[in-house]
Amino acid sequence: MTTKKLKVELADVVSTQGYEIHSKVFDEDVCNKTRIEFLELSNANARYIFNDKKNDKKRKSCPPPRNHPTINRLIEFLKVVYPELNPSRGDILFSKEGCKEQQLHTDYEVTDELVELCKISKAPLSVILSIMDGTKIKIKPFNSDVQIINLGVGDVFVFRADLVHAGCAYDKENVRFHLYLDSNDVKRVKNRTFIV
Ligand SMILES: O=C(O)CCC(=O)C(=O)O
Ligand SMILES: [Fe+2]
Repeated sequence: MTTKKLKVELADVVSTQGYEIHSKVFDEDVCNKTRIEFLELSNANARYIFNDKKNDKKRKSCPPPRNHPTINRLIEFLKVVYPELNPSRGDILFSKEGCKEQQLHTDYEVTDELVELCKISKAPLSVILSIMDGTKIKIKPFNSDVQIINLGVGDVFVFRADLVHAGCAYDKENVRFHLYLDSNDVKRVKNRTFIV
């Protein structure tokens, strides 16, 4: 398995634009294998997560297997690029064909304290690893309208705790992986999102 050459210094786009994309961190072969392994888990272990106002039960999640090589490699990558933050175990996300869009939300409570930390680039972050083409996420950047970020196979999307976003609608099945990069300075409320 190969990862892209690691960029040690953190380019501070996350603190200015609220997100950044690391392109093609993982090879397509690795992603395909990972996708198949993750899909096998979805039937047995996944639970429905919040989706549209009226949950269509087409978006599920489950924890990754312990010691999965792709997740281990992702965590290694993130620890180099964001050394001050602590990766959570994360969740595999599954959207079935026809899955509706989520409501716009943040993953962390946007308190005054969080806003202050964002100013000094010490904010916690959220991460989506795209393991197939067609992965996307809706975001509402700080100074512009909502937009869709399209991710290719192997891309890693990193966004700030206060960035408003929503999982997209999917007309084809999609599997992806989500984790948090927590900060020692901010408590994350587990299993909660904050609808805006
Ligand atoms: O489904 C996705 O791609 C994003 C999910 C998400 O943002 C969440 O559940 O907090
Ligand atoms: Fe979210």
